[in-house]
Amino acid sequence: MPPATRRRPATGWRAPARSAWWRRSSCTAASSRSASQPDARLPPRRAFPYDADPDPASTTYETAPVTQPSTSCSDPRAHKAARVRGVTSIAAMRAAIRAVARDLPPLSAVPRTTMPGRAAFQARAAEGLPFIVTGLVDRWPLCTVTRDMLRARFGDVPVRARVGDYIGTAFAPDRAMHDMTLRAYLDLVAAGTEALPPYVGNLEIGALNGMCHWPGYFSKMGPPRFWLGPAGTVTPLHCDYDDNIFAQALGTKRIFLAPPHHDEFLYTREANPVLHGSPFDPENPDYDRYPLARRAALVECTVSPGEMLYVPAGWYHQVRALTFSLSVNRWARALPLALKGDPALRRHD
Ligand SMILES: O=C(O)CCC(=O)C(=O)O
Repeated sequence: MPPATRRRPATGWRAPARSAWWRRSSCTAASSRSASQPDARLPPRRAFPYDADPDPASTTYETAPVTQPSTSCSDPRAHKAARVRGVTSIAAMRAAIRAVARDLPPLSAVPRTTMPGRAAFQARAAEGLPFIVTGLVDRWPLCTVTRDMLRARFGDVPVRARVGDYIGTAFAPDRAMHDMTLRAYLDLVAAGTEALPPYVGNLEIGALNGMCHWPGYFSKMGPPRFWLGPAGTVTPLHCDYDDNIFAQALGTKRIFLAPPHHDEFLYTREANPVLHGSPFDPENPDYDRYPLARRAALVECTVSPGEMLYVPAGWYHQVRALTFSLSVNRWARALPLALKGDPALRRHD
């Protein structure tokens, strides 16, 4: 079945909430190559500001609420984001995250810990470093899902896939998306015709929610967001200013992480108040173009099926699927745990 298509209206269009992944994270691309090597077939990642892609008739463009930095408290997006999280301001929260990160010890590898309870998780998370939780997600029914099962049981579920150069346009004001059924998406990526495989990223898929048993690590969380695609999908380097638990259900992903204050080496730009992106590619570093990036402390880890990665708010991350992969994450909607309940950041209204 061909993808459902729409053209981007001239102004004012917003993607439906179900798939508005641009509210949060960034996104992706890859290839059939060996995962650790740059792929000459892919275009180089573009510097900011990005140019708009051509507008093929079969493409939906998802408009990102991104254009102006929101350092001002009067920015309605930042104001709303602050209210939702119960913090005085997003700018103050970001500054605090960067400030506490300066005291973090260097991280040479991402450690693993076995199924902490809520109190143990929160105590560990308050240290401000990423870690991997084992022994929890592997009990979820979602971990028993296979590609064939997705097709047979959920094939009619509508999905929205990032298409085209979704790495190069990850932080652009709009990017190309195709609507289709999950079955059509699986067929599309099985054909393997694209150097950068289309990616169902950051999508709410209600039909799969019942197969996840989320721990109560955060007092308030956003909805589960699913990430489905073949080997080679990539989410380029970015940070979300919310604590994140990222569960790997099927397949394996490689993730590069860098601490929040190393944004000063990563040529970052604000995409929206709680999402900053970087054009630097840790997998294919261009130090001529981004010389400061040599100083960024990037650590690499691999997340396997049944594992959950905790990504503290403000940590930069780039994600590549090394195999066919299904992941799901949730962002906290609260003061990040590394800020230890800082009363100066707590909102009182
Ligand atoms: O899995 C991915 O491709 C990206 C996930 C991500 O960026 C996130 O959970 O914040």
